[in-house]
Amino acid sequence: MPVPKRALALSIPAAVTAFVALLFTLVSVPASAAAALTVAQAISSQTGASGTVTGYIVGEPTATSTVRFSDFTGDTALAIADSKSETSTTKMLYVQITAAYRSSFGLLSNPSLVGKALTVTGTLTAYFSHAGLKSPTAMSLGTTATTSPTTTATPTATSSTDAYYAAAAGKSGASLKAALHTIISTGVTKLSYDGVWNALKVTDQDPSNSSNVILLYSGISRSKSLNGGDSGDWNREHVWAKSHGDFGTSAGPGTDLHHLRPEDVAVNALRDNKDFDTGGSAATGAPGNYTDSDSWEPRNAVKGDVARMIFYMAVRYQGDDSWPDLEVNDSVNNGSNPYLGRLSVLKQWNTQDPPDAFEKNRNQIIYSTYQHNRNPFIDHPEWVSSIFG
Ligand SMILES: [Ca+2]
Ligand SMILES: [Ca+2]
Repeated sequence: MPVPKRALALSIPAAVTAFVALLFTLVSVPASAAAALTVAQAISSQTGASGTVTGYIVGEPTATSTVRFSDFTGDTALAIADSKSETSTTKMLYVQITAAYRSSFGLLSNPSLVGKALTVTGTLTAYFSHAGLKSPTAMSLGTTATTSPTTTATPTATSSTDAYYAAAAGKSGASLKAALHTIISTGVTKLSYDGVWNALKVTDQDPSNSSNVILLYSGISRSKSLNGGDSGDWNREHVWAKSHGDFGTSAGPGTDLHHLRPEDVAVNALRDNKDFDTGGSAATGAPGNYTDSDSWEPRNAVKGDVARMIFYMAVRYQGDDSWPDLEVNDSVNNGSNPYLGRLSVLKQWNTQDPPDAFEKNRNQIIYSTYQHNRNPFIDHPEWVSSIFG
């Protein structure tokens, strides 16, 4: 049946609308429902973050560039690829099989698994000095994970965050700030103040000791179990001091993991609600930190981290919800006003201490596991000067 011209003309915008809606859906899907990574994506996302990958089992890696395709020798490692017939080890991901999974997934015990699809969740990091996935927390045959332990890791810290920031593309200044505000305020899960304890034990875990967290200012590695309010404990430091805007600890800015960090109880009290600036005398209990009556200077290794946390808060909280509009200014002695300084110093710290692996990893964990939003200034530190001059 011929389609009247007018009807055809109308159907095109409808198709475009549907396509845009589909794109929006793809971009805004929460991490918990994100699709698994391909092997190629996993190879280019060796960030140390957790991720879920689907690929075909092709063999057993025994060295950096050696994979056995038959006559398997053990149950401790798998090579997976996007193609069942892949023979190039550069296109494979090496998957560690820890004890719990060996009887089900090891190729010595299960040689017939070759060619089957595997979905695995674990840490995207080198194995056999080769692109890998270690410490699996879920493994299943097929293309869908049967368990979803804590997270899937899409997007990761580099190119795949482009989709997350798509609505900010090409923008600068106030329009960039507005676009980022919408992006990082959409689909957010808010934690309870009590929930922050356990989250910090994950986001701030010592990379060298999984029983400990790293304390922000002091840099000390301390047992996760010493969370509390006594001398020698660590507690929840609000890097944007909660009295600046007086937002308290109900679910909102007072529980936002992007600026909450473990710190020694006494050091936290010493920082108090001071603004950030250089100078003062050495801070007791926190080597490399300085303080005077109205300001705090963190150690060099976290100066940029502190700055990017403050810039995040200024963009995340714009007064369009039940919370104050937090802003950065160039003052100290801001008291209970919803301001935090000093802007000129924080901008300098952002430049001199660029994002490191620890900071990027916690941003990813907060995104994938807890709040489902990101700190844009960790992904794009150059946006600080675009927005804050
Ligand atoms: Ca740093
Ligand atoms: Ca603001």
